[in-house]
Amino acid sequence: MSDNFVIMLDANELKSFNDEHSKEHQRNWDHLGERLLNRGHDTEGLIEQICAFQVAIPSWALGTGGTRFGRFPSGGEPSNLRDKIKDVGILHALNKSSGAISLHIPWDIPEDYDSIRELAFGLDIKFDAVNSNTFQDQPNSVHSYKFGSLSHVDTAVRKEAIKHNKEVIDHGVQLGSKALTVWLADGSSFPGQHNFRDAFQRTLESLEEIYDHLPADWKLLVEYKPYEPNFYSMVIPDWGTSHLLASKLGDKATSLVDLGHHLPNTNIEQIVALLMHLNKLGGFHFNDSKYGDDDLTVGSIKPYQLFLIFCELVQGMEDTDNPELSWMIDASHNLKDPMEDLLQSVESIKIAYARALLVDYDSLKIAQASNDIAQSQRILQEAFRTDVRPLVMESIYRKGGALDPLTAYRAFDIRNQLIAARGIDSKSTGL
Ligand code: RM4
Ligand code: MN
Ligand code: MN
Repeated sequence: MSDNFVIMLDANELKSFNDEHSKEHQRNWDHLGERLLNRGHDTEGLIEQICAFQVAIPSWALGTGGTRFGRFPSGGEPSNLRDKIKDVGILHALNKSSGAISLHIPWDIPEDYDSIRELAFGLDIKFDAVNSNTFQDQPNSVHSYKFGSLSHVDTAVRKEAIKHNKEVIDHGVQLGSKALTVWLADGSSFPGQHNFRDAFQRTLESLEEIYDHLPADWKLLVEYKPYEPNFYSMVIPDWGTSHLLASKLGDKATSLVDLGHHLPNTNIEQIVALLMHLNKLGGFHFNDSKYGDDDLTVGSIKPYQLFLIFCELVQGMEDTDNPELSWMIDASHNLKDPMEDLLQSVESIKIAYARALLVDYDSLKIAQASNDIAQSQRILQEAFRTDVRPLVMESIYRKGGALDPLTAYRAFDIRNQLIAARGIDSKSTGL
């Protein structure tokens, strides 16, 4: 596939596509813009904030995912890191909000740092958190992670897992990444299999070694998950355990919230609020779910919850000293074209963010102070029920993206171009 592909998309096709759609957009934006101004909003300020918002695309989500029952690839998948970066380049050219990629190692080992960096930076793409993988055995590995990694009873296995995490940091340093995300599959599937206290202690000590390897300006993001692949206990099952580890490790360690890593009906927005209050929220994995870690398109199942989470994020960013967050998608696309799915996810995230920016938090505080529940609800829902799509679209347009990225993706027939360039059987590395 030629490197010109993205440039072609940028210059000519995009302009004529936008010309075709600009009249209708202008009408919608005029209408909403006026409403927002009448309600006292600084529309230019809102556009600026939305324009600045970037969500990292996970390198493992550009191919078709699957379940243990099957996988149905859509063709033209990026089979190496360069092609994955080019795919993110296409997304970013369309929506102007996907200017970062999060690598999973060893699924994506950067072999030639200079040329990888050059390709990414040329497409305006940065490297967000790098992810280690100690949940799968690699072809040449001497030790097995079958019974755990950082918590393993055998020192040699733990050493191997620690070494891997340090190597991931080293790769990230070469690319300009500033964070390591650790997600552990460690746990037990049967009562009695684990000594909980010992497993926790071993995990903490392993993480301490990894933490010591972090450069001064790096973060360690500790991700939690209640179950899967282990079904009786996970070594880091919840935000409390993640926070405990992060607190013991030190300032550079924070918690990472993956939306799908909660038991049904957990109040995630409250977790977000408290972690930010403690200045210990480091990153986010966006996805949506009905029952478990379903990894579905962001905003496809529970858009109100997503909005409420963003309300806490917006307030937290304003009122606390919480460090800058790493925003990442972590989804698996089993049925849809992965690129379309990612465009929809990023759009949902921006819609939730834009709505959260519209909330009148001062009035909300007043209503809360007088226990005016009905008014509190009305304030939140006033923002949630505003159709902010023209605002999001205007921010994309101003940055030179497409007026409706998904429609543009289809109009340019990108999937078929990718299939023509890479072949129908081209497979992506990942799960
Ligand atoms: C896990 C978790 C991690 C992701 C792996 C592939 O469930 O969400 O963040 O790296 O899946
Ligand atoms: Mn995750
Ligand atoms: Mn997950």
